[in-house]
Amino acid sequence: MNNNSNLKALIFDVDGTLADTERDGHRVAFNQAFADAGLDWHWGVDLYGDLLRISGGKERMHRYLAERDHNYERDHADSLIVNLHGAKNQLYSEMLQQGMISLRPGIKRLLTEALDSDLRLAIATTTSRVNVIALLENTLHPEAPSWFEVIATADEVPDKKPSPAVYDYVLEQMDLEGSQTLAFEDSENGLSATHQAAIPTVVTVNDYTRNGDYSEALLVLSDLGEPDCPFEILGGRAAGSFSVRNGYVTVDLLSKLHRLGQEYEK
Ligand code: XBP
Ligand code: MG
Repeated sequence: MNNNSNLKALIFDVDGTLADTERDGHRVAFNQAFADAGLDWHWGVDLYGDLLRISGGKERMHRYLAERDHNYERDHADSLIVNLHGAKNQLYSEMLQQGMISLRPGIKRLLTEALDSDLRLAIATTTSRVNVIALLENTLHPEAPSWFEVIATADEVPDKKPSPAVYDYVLEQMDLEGSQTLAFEDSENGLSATHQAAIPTVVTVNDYTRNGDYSEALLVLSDLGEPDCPFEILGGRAAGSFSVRNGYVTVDLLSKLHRLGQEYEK
């Protein structure tokens, strides 16, 4: 299925890419954790969109507190923020167990097809490991974490996107070059990370990220699409020469896209 292409692996971002976890997931859990701790902090939908420029939930809280409290001192705030973050992640896991968050279109179909082909799978995210495992187990399959050869999170790689560190780590673990893989991202921070790691990238946008600059992406899509609900092509370097105008992302389509990307590098 993957003949004539040196595409060896697919590497997935998590939040915003596998599932729309932010507005109705992490944000809601953060607010519940704040309320449970007796704090009057509240992150509305728009404010959270601004805060998402900061990768990492703990870093996001530090930034919020620094802007709100003139007496803020990082070291003093640290233990409060670590506790809030733990409580938020627990609440987020409970939301996943209750089935409140589902996968984006095409994700389950593509992962299943990739597993049946000779493609290797990995995850590269700035979120915490516990959140990734809870998402995979509750939305895909109890055994789904084992589908991924590498699951690289903030626990293994604390240097967060837009740093390429988490992607460099995945490539090193898999003994692959960036050019042998394709990444899936949803944000400018994510694309900046893959670009620095020299990994050709498909961006699938969501409501928080749709207005970003994705000119370095190979392809920018509304989502991965399903047979009865095709994707929309929004941009990317391959958009003009890509013959499928609307459809759904398959391993075959990715192999063709990957070959196109390699032509650009010649
Ligand atoms: C998204 C993030 C994370 C999540 C919350 O990561 O920046 O901070 O918003 O998770 P990605 P934590 O898109 O790379 O998956 O609270 O665990 O940081
Ligand atoms: Mg993301």
